Amino acid sequence: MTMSEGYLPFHPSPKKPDYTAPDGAVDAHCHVFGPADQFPYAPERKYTPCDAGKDQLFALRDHLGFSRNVIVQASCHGKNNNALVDALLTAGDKARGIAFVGKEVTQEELKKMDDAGVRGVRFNFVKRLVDTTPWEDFLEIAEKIKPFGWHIVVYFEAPDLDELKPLLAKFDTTIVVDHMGRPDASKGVDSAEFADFIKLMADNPNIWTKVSCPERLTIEGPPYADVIPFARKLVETFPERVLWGTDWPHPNMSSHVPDDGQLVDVIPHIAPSQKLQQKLLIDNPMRLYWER
Ligand code: 0GY
Repeated sequence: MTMSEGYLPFHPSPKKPDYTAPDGAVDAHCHVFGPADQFPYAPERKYTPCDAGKDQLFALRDHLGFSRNVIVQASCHGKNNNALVDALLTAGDKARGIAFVGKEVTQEELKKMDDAGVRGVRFNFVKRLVDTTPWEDFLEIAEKIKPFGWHIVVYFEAPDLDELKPLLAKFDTTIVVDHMGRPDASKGVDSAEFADFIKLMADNPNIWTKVSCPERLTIEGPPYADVIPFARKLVETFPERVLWGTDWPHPNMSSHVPDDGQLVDVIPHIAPSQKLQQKLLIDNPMRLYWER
């Protein structure tokens, strides 16, 4: 399968981070792609990535000084979660997963994924990545996952939040918002748009967020100083409800290829104390993904 035109493969040799993550740190947002000859990409996909399999992911985890991964099913694999499940079975206790399913999913299929380490589903609202799904379908899926105690990960862009609020209000489980709800970094951390996101989290104790993806949100580029205030604000305001992830292998980047070591070096700037780092990298992800 040929990569999409202009697709930038992940960094071939990321630096060793200057920041040392605490023992047991979790990269709570990353993906596995293919390899396509074993796990073909979905026919309905909007992009074809560079293969980025489990062995490469686990080597990166070790290189960065992390202990665990939460692997998130990406849109290019559609509803076929085989690559994800295969990676989870290989990793054993060192990984957990977030699947992408349709309303037709059966309890048997969910059980099999649960046994492999899946702990939630992702609802993707980013229009360039997926076709629209009726809200009724999301509600049906939310009912189906209840017996497993799974949570819901949502991916949307800041301008779409208002429209989605009534749907989010219907999910009576933990909701994790990817990449801080994708704020517009040019508007600044004090913008009305970001204040709205903070209010959403303040009003809804079941909503968590990943303080990830400075590489996608930045206007300035590395070392991502323009995005740090957003993440830091969330970490300091909601220390018990934040997660961090690399987003390796960084699908659909066009501005630059992020160096994962440099992304790890952002952590002490967004979580300036050891206590906050412990919550962000260990306590919060362990509570949400490993304890049940
Ligand atoms: C991310 C971000 C992106 C892609 C996907 O499912 C996906 O394909 O999430 C993106 O293009 O912004 O979290 O991987």
